[in-house]
Amino acid sequence: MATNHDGGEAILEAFRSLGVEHIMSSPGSEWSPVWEALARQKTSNRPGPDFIECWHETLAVNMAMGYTQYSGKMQAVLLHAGVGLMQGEIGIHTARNFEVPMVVMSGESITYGEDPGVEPGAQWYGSLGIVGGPQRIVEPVTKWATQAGSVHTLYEQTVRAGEMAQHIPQAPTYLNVPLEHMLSEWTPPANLRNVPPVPKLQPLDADIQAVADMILEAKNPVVVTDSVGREPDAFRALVALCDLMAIPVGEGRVTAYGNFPKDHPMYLGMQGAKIAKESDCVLLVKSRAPWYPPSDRPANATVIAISENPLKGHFPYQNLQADHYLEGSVAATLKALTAALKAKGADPSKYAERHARAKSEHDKWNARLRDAEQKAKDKDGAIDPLWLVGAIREVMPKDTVYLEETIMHSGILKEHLPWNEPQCFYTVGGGLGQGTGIALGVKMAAGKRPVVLFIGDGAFLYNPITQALGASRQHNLPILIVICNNLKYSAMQRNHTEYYPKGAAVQHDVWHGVHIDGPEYSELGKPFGFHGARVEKATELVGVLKAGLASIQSGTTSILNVMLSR
Ligand SMILES: Cc1ncc(C[n+]2csc(CCOP(=O)(O)OP(=O)(O)O)c2C)c(N)n1
Ligand SMILES: [Mg+2]
Repeated sequence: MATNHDGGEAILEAFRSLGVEHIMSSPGSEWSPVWEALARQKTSNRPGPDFIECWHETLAVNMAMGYTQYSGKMQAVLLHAGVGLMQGEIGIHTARNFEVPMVVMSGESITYGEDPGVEPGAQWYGSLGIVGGPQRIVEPVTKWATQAGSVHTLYEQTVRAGEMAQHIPQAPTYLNVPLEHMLSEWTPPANLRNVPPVPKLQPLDADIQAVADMILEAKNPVVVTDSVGREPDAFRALVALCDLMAIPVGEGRVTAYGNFPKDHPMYLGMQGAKIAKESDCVLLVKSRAPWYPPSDRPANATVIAISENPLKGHFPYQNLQADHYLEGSVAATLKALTAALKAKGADPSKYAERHARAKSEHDKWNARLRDAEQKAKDKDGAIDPLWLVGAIREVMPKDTVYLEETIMHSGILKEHLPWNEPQCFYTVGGGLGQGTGIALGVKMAAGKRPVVLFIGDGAFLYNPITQALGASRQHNLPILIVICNNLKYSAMQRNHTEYYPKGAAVQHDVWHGVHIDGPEYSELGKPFGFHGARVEKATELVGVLKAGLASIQSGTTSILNVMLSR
């Protein structure tokens, strides 16, 4: 099947084979061949990915990440040369930390105008080249990074990059595509294939049986998790296991997703490390850093790590102190454990006492939360963050998706925000400046569901705001941005105080790297026609949140500048 198509078509064909829905991109001169292929795709009415234009590379990577975190479906990211790649790198690093697959590409020239048959553009010779190729820049934060060998390998190398990104451990992969390859004629292979889904692997039955016995023998088994909720199937499988055996669930400071129904009697909030200390059998279900300091393991417990990828090679240090591993699909493992336990005679009626104990803890936890929110409501002066979550509880619909890029408020948000289903909560981490993009990517995948991003005033200023608001408008992605404004980088002040409790800064109230003299954030959406409001009084908060909700429900992003007391 000879055609006149070139390497640009090879890349687009590979994306079609991979089932990529969106190409998230910030433009660069190397991408004309792909744009040509996209134009042909459109004019010939062929199905295939669309092109999501972003005004900033961090945003493009972040949107791909958010979309994949919500939907589970990998996307592609096209950046420019080494320079665009460097701007996108913080997002790639974050995707690596969160084990989110994506295929990232950028280009270079390998002939620099010396080949009389190719005119790549003088910029490649003049300023864009990177010694050793742009892949060197992202090697430490990707699973695999290389240069495409030729136009003849380009289709398969793109497919392979996409497959590798999705197989365990999931991570971004990177392909440097020389412009010369993309401009060369490409003959598609005879057998274009649809890439098969990643097969789910699961532990051997003997290992499942052994762990089931340990759980049966334990007096006080507990679950500690931070990421099981990434997969709705695993979320529900964990609920089924905990229902069967009356196993309480706690989370910790690195909680990345909504992992368990907050209204479930076995849910004990952010008390993962605490309940582990009192347990004789700890199931670490997708838990990458359950206790701190890392060696501070529960003294009397058997520790069982359940994960697709328990030993996270992308972290320089980790110390799970696991006594046993169940490695493979977490949803499949949890279902297999539940089935094995049932077969061994487990029945909720046998654990009624344990259930009652955990339920009583859960009720106390829940009452504590509500009580704190209501007390905060009545405080005079600026708004207490506890009342912010109380008001959110009153206003936001049940299907709201929450994200947070905050520091000092992160614990309160994770503990208090209401959700009972999977795909309701996402933490942004790995370096400030990515919350808006990830929220837009989540919104793109979540359809009509309201999406709310809580973001610190400091964190907000690290984001490409103009670009994110532009993407929100251009791609019709209304989100509610709630700025948790304490007028400072409060975390910096806390750290400084911990390092120098009696230092000059504390004694004389002289701070560096703390105060933020920011603009009126609620007005930043004006050029885009967006809604905005500043709120200072607790009594006005509910009304302002309702206005923000009405705005996103009518299709317009809203920025609420919430002045907090701390
Ligand atoms: C890219 C990046 N630069 C700098 C930091 C260091 N940093 C961590 S927390 C923080 C303060 C964030 O301020 P804000 O969002 O207002 O949260 P607050 O500390 O007030 O809770 C800073 C600057 C970082 N994490 N990432
Ligand atoms: Mg702040």
